[in-house]
Amino acid sequence: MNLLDKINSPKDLKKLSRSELVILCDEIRNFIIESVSKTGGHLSSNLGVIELTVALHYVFDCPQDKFIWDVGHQTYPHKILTGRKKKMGTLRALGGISGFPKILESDYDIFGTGHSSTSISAALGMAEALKKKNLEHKAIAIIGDGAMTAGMAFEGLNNAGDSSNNILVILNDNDMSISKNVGALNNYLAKLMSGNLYGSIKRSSKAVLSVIPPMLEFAKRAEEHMKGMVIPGTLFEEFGFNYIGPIDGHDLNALIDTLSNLKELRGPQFLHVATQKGFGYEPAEIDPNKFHGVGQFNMNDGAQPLKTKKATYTDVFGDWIVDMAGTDKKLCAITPAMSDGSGLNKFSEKFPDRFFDVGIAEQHAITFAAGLARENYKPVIAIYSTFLQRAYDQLIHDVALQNIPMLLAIDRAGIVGQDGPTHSGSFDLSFLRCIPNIVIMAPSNENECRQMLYTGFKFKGISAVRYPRGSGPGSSIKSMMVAIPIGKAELIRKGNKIALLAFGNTLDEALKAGEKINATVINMRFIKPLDIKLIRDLGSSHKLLVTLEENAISGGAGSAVLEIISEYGLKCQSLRIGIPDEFVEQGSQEQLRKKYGLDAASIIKSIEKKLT
Ligand SMILES: Cc1ncc(C[n+]2csc(CCOP(=O)(O)OP(=O)(O)O)c2C)c(N)n1
Repeated sequence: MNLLDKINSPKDLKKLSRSELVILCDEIRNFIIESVSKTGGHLSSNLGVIELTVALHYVFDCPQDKFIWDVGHQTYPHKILTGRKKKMGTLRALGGISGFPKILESDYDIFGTGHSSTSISAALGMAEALKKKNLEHKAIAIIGDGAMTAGMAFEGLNNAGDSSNNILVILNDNDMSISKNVGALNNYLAKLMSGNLYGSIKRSSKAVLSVIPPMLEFAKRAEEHMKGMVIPGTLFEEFGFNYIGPIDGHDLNALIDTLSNLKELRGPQFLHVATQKGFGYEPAEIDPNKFHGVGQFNMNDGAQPLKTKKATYTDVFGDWIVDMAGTDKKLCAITPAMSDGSGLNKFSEKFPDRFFDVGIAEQHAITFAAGLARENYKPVIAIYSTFLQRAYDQLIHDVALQNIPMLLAIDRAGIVGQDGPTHSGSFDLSFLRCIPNIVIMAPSNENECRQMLYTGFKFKGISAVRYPRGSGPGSSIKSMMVAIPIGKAELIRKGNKIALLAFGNTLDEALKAGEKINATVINMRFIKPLDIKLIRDLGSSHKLLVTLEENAISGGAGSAVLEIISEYGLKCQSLRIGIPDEFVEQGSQEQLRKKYGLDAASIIKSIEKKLT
């Protein structure tokens, strides 16, 4: 029996010797590589925090001490050590364990994450509460250098550093976001670790820590020792933290010693830990980006199955923006740290002067785009639906209110899959369509996506094209770009009694259903402005209008159609199919589409139910 098999909770971990802990780290590493090679998941980030996680659970007492994992994609070692090893085979699958911390999943998951840069704020709230309850436990935010680039992290630091709370912020610095990290803060962190500084600190920290007496009695003296090791006036010190580091995040002994010391110190503490993304697995060390989020792979050589030839919507966007930029020198592309996922890599290579990775900073991305547009540049913001949520006020206040033209290319809209509720693109139609001055489109196939992006780019105002994760029906893509008339839907099939109003990628299944029940099928194309004339015609010539969308039913495209039905007093019945009033759990897109009645068979069933 190996050591890992004996660990059912952090209590078991605490019984091991230091040398056994080192072996345990190796076992966890092998287990994660094997397990993720079968389930897929976030590999590189997890391999980078194994020693840190073991050290944290060894030194602190979770859940009394509050571990808040920023983004939370790096919690596989934490899950394994807190009784979920056997469930790792169900990671990210329907009904299985989540790829992120989830408070309903385990008492050890103190705070749910998924979107980045929330950990310091949540930890500070908990530290404040612990103080009020006279409890000595620590609230610990473990945050990556990528997540640290977001404004919210600084809001938390600003607040925490001016308090006397027992908060420990651990900066897990691997010099990577998903791609290479960017920005002035990243340059600063690189400086902190550059030259001989890091090496000498690493050596001296080992030496100093090995002679530090038990902390309880000598906390004060140790603090002086620790302080002696730091660079005076680091940014984090200026923010009011006691800054320690950088220390080697793969040196388990150094981690345990340093954390043990920090455990005894009061007030805001900041530990800078240097880790390597993908540590201990050569393919991931060589290409951490490729293994940031992976599907299944061959664990022996890291080979991933070749992608299907079918272009994804992301590919369609990536090709379109390169073509468009070739014809319009004013086009600028902006991504908040998602160049790869959004399909901007080709663009960034071809047009580096017009490519802006602004870091994990969605709010800034939108207002930065507004600034560019005010000076007559033409920004295209590539953003995932779920992350656009963060920039809502910027979109309303800085962009729409002033009607500043730009194109939002909204990827991962609708049902997203294994990443689960934190990443689901359920809400964009609802939260966008109530904002004045925005044209909103959803393509039903790949070619239409290209034409809509062109339409939006040429539109002299604000436009959004929202498209799903993955590929569509496989339509052939016409390189010629032709603008689609704004607000015009497309009749796909003429039937009677029932009209299926399909928004975006729901068209395919709507058509299958429509053929079976002889229904009229419409490709709605625009959520805003809606084709009111067509809806009025359909409402007076059909008994039932059925709307289909991959968005929350509440406030979504179907609701927009209902508003027209009500406003014009149309006599038809209506049925809205989409995401009900709940968060979309993890699972494959196919499973989830079925669950929410978006496949042809379910559409027919819902209609039959409605009409009986
Ligand atoms: C608000 C928000 N924007 C974008 C993302 C997508 N995302 C997930 S992980 C990640 C990189 C995080 O980098 P870092 O914090 O350094 O962690 P690492 O994976 O390098 O350990 C990004 C951009 C997100 N989760 N949340």
